[in-house]
Amino acid sequence: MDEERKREFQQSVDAAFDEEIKKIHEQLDQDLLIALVGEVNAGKSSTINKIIGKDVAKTNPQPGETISIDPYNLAGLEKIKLMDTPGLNDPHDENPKKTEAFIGQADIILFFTNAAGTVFSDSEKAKFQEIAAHNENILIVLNKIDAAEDIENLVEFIKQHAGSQYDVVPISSKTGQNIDVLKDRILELLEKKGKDILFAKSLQDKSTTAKRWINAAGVSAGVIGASPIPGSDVVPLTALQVGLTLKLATLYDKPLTKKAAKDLIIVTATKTAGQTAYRQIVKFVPGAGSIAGGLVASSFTLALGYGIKYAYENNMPIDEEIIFELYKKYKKRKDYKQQPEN
Ligand SMILES: Nc1nc2c(ncn2[C@@H]2O[C@H](COP(=O)(O)OP(=O)(O)OP(=O)(O)O)[C@@H](O)[C@H]2O)c(=O)[nH]1
Ligand SMILES: [Mg+2]
Repeated sequence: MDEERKREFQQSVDAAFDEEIKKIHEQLDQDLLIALVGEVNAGKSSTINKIIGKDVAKTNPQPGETISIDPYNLAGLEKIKLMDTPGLNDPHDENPKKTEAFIGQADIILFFTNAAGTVFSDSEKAKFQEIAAHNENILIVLNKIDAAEDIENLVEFIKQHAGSQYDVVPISSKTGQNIDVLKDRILELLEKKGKDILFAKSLQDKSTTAKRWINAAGVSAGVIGASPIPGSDVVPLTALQVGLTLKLATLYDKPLTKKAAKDLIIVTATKTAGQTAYRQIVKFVPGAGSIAGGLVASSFTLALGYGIKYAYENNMPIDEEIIFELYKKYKKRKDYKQQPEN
């Protein structure tokens, strides 16, 4: 890289760092409300206990145990509020009203139906539609699958009646089956709203989230790199890479200074550029194949992400050699849309 391009590159990393760290802090400062609603006895309180991993919410075989809207937190993450609510068909008329008034504020609604009872009954369907009219961010939870048969058909049945745009997650809050799948679905929904970092930090399995972020960044980088406009790639690419680097540091609770982030991206990019004439191939040779540009940008982004992930998971310093080796490996893929092998 010549001096002028190096300077341009450093400036874009600087600007991206400030911008991306601001976005992350904004996300971390917001409350996250997850409301669990559904008919009495469907297992809402039990599911809270399973998600948190501790018996914090009271459960009871008798319907109508929960009578107020109670927030529960994940350990150390006070901004995440799992809101337990009274059953929607609670005979004490006041209770469902409280829940309905609350629906609009939730980031995500987990709508419960009981696999061991009348699944998605007419009254449940009516409640569901009422809720969906106020808040579309719903995951349908089919609970008590340990006590029911033919779960696949039940899921199909719910989808037919609720609408295929809603995900149905079959779980058992008694045995814990699929609780991890439920957490994953919650995360996917939050990702679409740009509010996923906080919840991702609460999960024991950070690797799955990290992989998803890295692979998505790899594809986005490929799209930027493949764009045929000369010089159009530097700023958005560095923003993407800085954003990914900071998100991973936040996920794994590793402090990352501006200088460290900058050095990491500049050193590894320069090394990669030395080998492949990164910038030249990507944009500065007229007629350079856009497939090649996409592949270079995507491979570098993936290598950076997986190199960081490896270091964080193994409590090691981030190793530029590893990033470079990964880069060479990913570059052998046929095109940037292909998922990398690890
Ligand atoms: N077999 C089985 N039983 C469950 C499951 N989840 C909850 N239960 C039982 O169902 C009963 C009701 O569970 P809760 O968690 O209190 O249900 P809820 O939806 O909070 O009920 P309300 O607060 O009354 O609206 C309890 O006896 C639980 O032990 C499950 O996955 N399988
Ligand atoms: Mg309850």
